[in-house]
Amino acid sequence: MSTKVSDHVLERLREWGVEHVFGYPGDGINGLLAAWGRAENRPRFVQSRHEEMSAFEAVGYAKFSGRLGVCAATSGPGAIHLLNGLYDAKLDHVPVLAVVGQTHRTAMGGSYQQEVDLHTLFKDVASDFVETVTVPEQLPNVLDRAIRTAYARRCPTAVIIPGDVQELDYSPPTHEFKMVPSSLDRSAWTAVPSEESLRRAAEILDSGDKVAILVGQGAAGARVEVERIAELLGAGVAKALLGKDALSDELPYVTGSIGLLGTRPSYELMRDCDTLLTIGSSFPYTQFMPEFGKARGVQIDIDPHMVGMRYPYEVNLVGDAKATLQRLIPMLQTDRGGREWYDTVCDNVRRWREVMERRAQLSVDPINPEYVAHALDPLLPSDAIVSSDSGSAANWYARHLTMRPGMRGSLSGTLATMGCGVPYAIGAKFAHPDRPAIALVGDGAMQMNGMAELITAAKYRDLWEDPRLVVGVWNNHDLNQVTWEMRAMEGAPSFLPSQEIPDVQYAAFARSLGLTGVRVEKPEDVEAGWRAGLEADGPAVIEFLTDPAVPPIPPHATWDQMEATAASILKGDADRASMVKQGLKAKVQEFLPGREKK
Ligand SMILES: Cc1ncc(C[n+]2csc(CCOP(=O)(O)OP(=O)(O)O)c2C)c(N)n1
Ligand SMILES: [Mg+2]
Repeated sequence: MSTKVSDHVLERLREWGVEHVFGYPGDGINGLLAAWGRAENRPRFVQSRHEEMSAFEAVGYAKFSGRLGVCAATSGPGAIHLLNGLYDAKLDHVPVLAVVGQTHRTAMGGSYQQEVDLHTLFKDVASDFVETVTVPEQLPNVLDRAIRTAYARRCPTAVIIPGDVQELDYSPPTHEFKMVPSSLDRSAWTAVPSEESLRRAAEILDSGDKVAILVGQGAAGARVEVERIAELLGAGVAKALLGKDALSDELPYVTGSIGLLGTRPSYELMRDCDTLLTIGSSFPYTQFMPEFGKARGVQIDIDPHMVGMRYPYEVNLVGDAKATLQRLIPMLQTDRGGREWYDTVCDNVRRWREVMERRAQLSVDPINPEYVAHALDPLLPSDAIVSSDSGSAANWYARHLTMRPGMRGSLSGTLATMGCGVPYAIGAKFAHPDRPAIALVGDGAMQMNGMAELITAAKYRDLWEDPRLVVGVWNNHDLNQVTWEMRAMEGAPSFLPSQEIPDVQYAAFARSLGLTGVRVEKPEDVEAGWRAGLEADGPAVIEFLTDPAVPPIPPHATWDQMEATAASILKGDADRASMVKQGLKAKVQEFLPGREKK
């Protein structure tokens, strides 16, 4: 039997070690689907409900496995549906390959059925590499380059294969003019900064009395070194959201998340430091960084295109975080004096934890959304993989969950798209079938696509050794994060026609799919609800009826800002006046005296 182009594509993916392709069928990839049949479904075709979910699943898989995520879709509508997931990969710097179909070459340019200009469509999202295969001899190079580029630049890439090309007999490139051969080897390499730049960085760090470290996802492989340099410098460490699992929250000097969704000690760390060391983060919110001119800055980043912005750093070290820190640490003085700064940071962290405890315990009607996350925290298994959707749950993920060594967590950090929570968790289950996955999702995101994707979880549940995939739903009948943003930033009252959403029975829907489903209506049942999910023998949906009146207050909100927000609510939110009360109640917790202050 001859090898067709489509057979060759799957064979090459296998040679690259690809084990899963997250996809959705259509006649633009019929040739590939037939090849999948001939190849006995290797790599495994994982069928979603929507191509955007396939792309999110590929992103989740890549984030949690450290390997390439691959998604596949048909021409036209299928390719268009992939876009948002591919943008999520682009903005969070994740290697993802999209393989898509196109109409037959004979129809191209003929305004044919489902013919979309895919190069233009993918021009921005896959700007690092997008190519159409028009003759077999372009392979394997086009596929190899797409994969190599995705890995090297940590980005999405796209390979377009017209339907008729998929059916051609495969013939490899020959030893001739205008042929491009290709090889598979991907040897490891490490980027390190120059000795001279390391010395300049060491001088700055040594001269600082109050050092703040900001870590992002780029620091994930350098846990030991980050701890070492933080201890050496007596520094506090704040984490960008994508770096939440880069360092344990149990360390006394880790101030937790930074930014609007972050913590007060992170805000204070940046406000009061005199030196900033950023490792593997492109955190964009300048107002949460030290004031310009107030702190001297050093940055470490693997990508030379991404350094030097976000803060006027004096030294931009380009290199792998681990290898760079391994070279930098021996250059630092070891006999630093006073620990005052370190003690202040640790005190702030301790005080914040008490605040969070008190905020979680505030009684509201019916359930406090902060408490839902707070109650999950101690129950999380040590090998848990947590995904959060975009919405108010991301605040509670950022502030209430204690990342412990070995745990993983992620969200759509930069695109901040709704709808990634459930598919990320599914991607995680394929990356690590032996680990439990937990998705934190709002009711809006469930209605947008999370519910449909539960069908995918139900379909594949038997493949996972550890059966647990727990979807926690914050059912507040509201698109709450935006409702609060309108209040806080626009001073506008909630516009109910856009913000209020219908009540839906998420747990009952899960049960209709044969999954575990629990609806929690009272605070005293929250813990038991989570336990039911974590003890279930398959995917579970635990739905909590939460109060939309509890505000995801930014950590640095002052009393003045709180008053402005309260005034906006009183202007037009008369039917929800309890929000003022809850907002002030939550805020006041920060100003209560700590139980014990060192
Ligand atoms: C695709 C997409 N559409 C819209 C938004 C804007 N947005 C951000 S959070 C949010 C509300 C989410 O509501 P829900 O999922 O119910 O969570 P809640 O904030 O209510 O807890 C919206 C509309 C977005 N980030 N992504
Ligand atoms: Mg909601």
